[in-house]
Amino acid sequence: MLKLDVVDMRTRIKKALCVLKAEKADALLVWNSEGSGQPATAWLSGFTGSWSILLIAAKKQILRSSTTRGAFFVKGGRENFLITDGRYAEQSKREAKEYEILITSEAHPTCAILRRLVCRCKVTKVLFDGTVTPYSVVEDLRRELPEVVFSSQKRALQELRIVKGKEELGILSEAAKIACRSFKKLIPFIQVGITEREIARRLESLCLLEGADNLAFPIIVASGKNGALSHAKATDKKIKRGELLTIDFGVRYKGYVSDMTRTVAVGEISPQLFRMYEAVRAAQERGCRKIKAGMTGKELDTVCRNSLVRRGYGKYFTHGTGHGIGMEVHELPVAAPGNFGRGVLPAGSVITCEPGVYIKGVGGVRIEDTLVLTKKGNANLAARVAKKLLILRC
Ligand SMILES: [Mn+2]
Repeated sequence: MLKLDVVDMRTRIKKALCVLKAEKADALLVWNSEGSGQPATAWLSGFTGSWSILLIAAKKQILRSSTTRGAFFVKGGRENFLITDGRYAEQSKREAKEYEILITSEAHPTCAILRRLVCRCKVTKVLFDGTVTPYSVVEDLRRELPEVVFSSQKRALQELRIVKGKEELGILSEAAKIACRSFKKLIPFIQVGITEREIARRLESLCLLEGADNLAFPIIVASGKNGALSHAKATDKKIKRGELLTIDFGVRYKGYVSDMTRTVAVGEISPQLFRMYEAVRAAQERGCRKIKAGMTGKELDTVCRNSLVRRGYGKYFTHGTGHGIGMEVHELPVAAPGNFGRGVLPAGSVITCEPGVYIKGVGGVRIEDTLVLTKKGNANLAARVAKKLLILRC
């Protein structure tokens, strides 16, 4: 996780406070259940431990004298609180500089701490993200704090992260570079007779050697007919001459991820497969040329979808064109048909462009780049790996 300076962290907290204002709430609750891996806590505080609760309160006037009797209150009048347990007493202090740290113990259980904070900051309405907060937690809180209204906003925490800051774009670009280098080094390794799983393993180790902290998700390697399954897992199937081979992978780097897909030909392929490939390439390249901030996710999807429809592959394009990406592989915004894609894509958002064609019994093609949207167009983070069909001589 990148060390942000205090100004950047305050900007993020301010964004959260704007959401509170819009929802007429007093405080934002970010519940990071043990092992949930939700990234909002790290994004809003810098804290990377496995269990914590953030409470960001909007009210400025904090009663310091009468409500600081508890041993766990540090004086200072902060409005940002981080509750965690003894394991993280040191780490939380080091990482979450903008927060007052409160450590749970037998004498100071979570609910008692929350009650004191709510009281101290005069909180009457708490906003939480219904998509990442466990139902049982909300039930408990409503029972323990009956005087407080708990209000859910779906994906509120993801919405905060749609527009990326400069430092985030720098890491995303670095992650994409690691992926591009790894993919290029993988190419000479691919040959007839090796298995999909062997290719996935080699690519994984190349990613780590090139500087990735980890993979972002299990690598998809789909050859021949397996390519018709858009999210196939790498199997023990051997690569054969004349097949298309789709590789979809991403790296994790400093808390952020990359995502790219390329389809290559293993030796000469049939005219039918080549037509399929060229149709997807045309659609994907059209997307990359046309996509810019200000479009809706649906409009973005239509750019690629219409191109495939015109070539007769419309019914074989069975998923949305793209998804936002950042600390998670699938974030907002969404580029898809229908209601999912109704949101306008802002400048500074990062989204994949990944049309595909999947034909049962024949095979599949997908090409995916990650694009940073600007008012005039976009910057392609995966531009280092070409999209003209690569025919492996093996
Ligand atoms: Mn993707």
